Amino acid sequence: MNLTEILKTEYGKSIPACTNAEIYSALLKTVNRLAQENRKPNEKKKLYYISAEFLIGRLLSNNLINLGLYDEVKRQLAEHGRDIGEIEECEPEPSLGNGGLGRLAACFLDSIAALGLNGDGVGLNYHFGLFRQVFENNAQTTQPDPWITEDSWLIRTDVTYPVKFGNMEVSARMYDILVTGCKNRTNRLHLFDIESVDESVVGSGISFDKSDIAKNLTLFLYPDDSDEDGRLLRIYQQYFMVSCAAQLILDEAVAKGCRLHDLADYAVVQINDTHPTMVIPELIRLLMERGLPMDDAIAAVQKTCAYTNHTILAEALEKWPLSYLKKAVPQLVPIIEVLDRRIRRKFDDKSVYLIDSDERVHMAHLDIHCCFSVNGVASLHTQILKETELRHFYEIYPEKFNNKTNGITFRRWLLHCNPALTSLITSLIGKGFMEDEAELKRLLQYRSNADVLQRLLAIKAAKKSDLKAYLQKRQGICINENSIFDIQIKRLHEYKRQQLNALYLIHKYLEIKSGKKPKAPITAIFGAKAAPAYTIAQDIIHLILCLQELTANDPEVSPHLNVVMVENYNVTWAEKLIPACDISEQISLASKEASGTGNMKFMLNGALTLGTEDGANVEIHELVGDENIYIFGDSSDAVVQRYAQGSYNAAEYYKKNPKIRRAVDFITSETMLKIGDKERLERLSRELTTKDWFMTFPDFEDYIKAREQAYADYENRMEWAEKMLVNIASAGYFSSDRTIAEYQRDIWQLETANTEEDM
Ligand code: 26V
Repeated sequence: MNLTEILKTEYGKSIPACTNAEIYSALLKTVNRLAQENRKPNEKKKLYYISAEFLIGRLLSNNLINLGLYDEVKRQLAEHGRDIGEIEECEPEPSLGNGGLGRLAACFLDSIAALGLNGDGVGLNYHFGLFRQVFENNAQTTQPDPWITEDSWLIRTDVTYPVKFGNMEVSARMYDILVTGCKNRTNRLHLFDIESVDESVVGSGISFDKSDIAKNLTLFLYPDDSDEDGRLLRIYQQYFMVSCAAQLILDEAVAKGCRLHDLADYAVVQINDTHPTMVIPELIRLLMERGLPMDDAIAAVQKTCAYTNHTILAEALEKWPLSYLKKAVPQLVPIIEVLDRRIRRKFDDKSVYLIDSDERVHMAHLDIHCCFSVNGVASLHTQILKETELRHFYEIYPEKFNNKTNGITFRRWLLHCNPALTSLITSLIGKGFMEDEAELKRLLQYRSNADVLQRLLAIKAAKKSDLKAYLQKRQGICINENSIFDIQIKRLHEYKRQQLNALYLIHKYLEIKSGKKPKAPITAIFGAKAAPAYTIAQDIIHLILCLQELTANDPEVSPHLNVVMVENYNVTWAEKLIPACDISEQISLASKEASGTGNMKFMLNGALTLGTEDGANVEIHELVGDENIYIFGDSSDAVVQRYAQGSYNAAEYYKKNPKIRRAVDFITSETMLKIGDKERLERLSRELTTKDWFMTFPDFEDYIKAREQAYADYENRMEWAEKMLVNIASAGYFSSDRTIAEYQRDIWQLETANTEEDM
């Protein structure tokens, strides 16, 4: 690719004469043109990965890497004194997801294309994404986060569908984002939009009239569902998404000669959590409309759909009131009722019915009965599904249940975000690990090689200093690059326990104030968005921002401890934070975090995990061994038991344990009330001392101990570097290429060049 030629044709200008935005725009067009050339003939069977979220991140560099053009473009730019990093900064990041679930979908699309599989994503074209987080007065405020500029990756298609709701009909249009597979085929992410969407209905912040569906349907992701209008809008969004998906699936199958009974030979649908569940009754409805008898339609759909469960948290499992469905999507209700009646006839167990005694439809139950596969996302999570949360379903359908431990694409989370580490690895073990990640294990032969360990430390130091510069530029915050970078970045939720981390920081602050200084200075970094209606989560953000102000302005403390919260944490931030991290905080209450995927990204970039035996931490622990991870806290069994017995009493811990009391009391101390908001701080303190539903107190002492141990070990730089190396070398298992190969083998069974050879 000759950038000079491209820019000359496009603008009649040389590289130095072009603005960053012009270069970005020309590269985007070129990438899309080249990617189109890698479109493959549509094989008979196709995967449709339906998801309400795709947290794709910026695409330019990733696409250049996948097309094998990145180094060349970087070199040509550098020859003319231009930095590819600055071109990247022109790209707005779409916030089309909340966190791990949406990012997983994006990693999966990358791996599906890289493995040459015929599979497209289907989702919604939210104009303003989730929201942009802005801090004001030590609190989160929310703004729309527009991303669809003239130079966006969206391609408008000619595909349109009508979608009928109870009281109206809208017209849908499909937009595509090309998904480049590394040295392989190009697939597509189909994002559906309504033609009548109206951005002008957004008022101040992210407020808008939630009832005007024809104008607002695709404005935001998961708008505030704390009221009835918000919940109804979510149903409208979900049905709109799956009705478009179902029409697309049937059209494409029929175009390839499918007889409707044989749908499963032409399509496999992966339902990403319960949000796309209505695709099941919608497909049944459309098949019946096209002439199949109901029994045949149900049988065809059952062979086509597979479901992934991403959480056991009761409040996150969707249950829609039948009355809402009657209003928004009355055409689905008779189908859901027939399915429910059949289940009641077959199984004498209320806990597996679709419709409960409060007339609510349990979406996960619909998935489990009507899909041929049900998978969890890490081995502990799948075990908990089988033994506890979905026990009754497992007894009925043991053959449906399977585990697919999550993964991450190394193209973005190593090659793109950490080129220096990538070159070190390549110089030691060659490029083979890029095709077969298990080869990373070969790094272990260097675990006592002082030169390699020094180089590893130097790469980490350089990334820490890059992060320092970025933070200075974005937020005007100056951090000490010679401190320990201790990072917790993830959606804000009580079960993830950012509050436990904050309590530790208070404990540390108080120790420093009493003269006990840590050996190495500590920078504790947070990044997290909180749902606007989630009050306690907002209070926790407030606490962290107050601690940031407190530590920054206390000359006795700031040389030893600083708390920093990055604003509007997103994929781009993660790409800067993860390579710079020393200690990765994965401190959810055991049993609650289905998997986690940030934990895998940190490990791959040489951070050590400080975590509970939860989600994929369990598998990380098994892979690296006790010496190379810091595990603390109650086991998932103990937690499950404590909940079952209802025996946890936070007030007792608070009363008995002076360390807990000191830290919690500080939240509402004079010092804090001078900085923060009384109502917020008091509410949070009360929540902890009276409820502490996610059991921070029982784990507090053990957490302090483990964290201190990690800080002590950090002092021995060579031993620490060896631990880093073991983590990197053991991360191969967490490649999403491995995860997708397992989905393909056990669930999707799409034709590939190899399967044809086998036949
Ligand atoms: C959603 C909600 C929504 C309403 C109130 C509270 C709440 C709590 C949790 C959730 C999570 C929904 C599903 C989800 O995002 N699961 C995440 O999926 C990731 C990919 O599999 C996995 O790594 C994370 O552990 C899991 O939390």
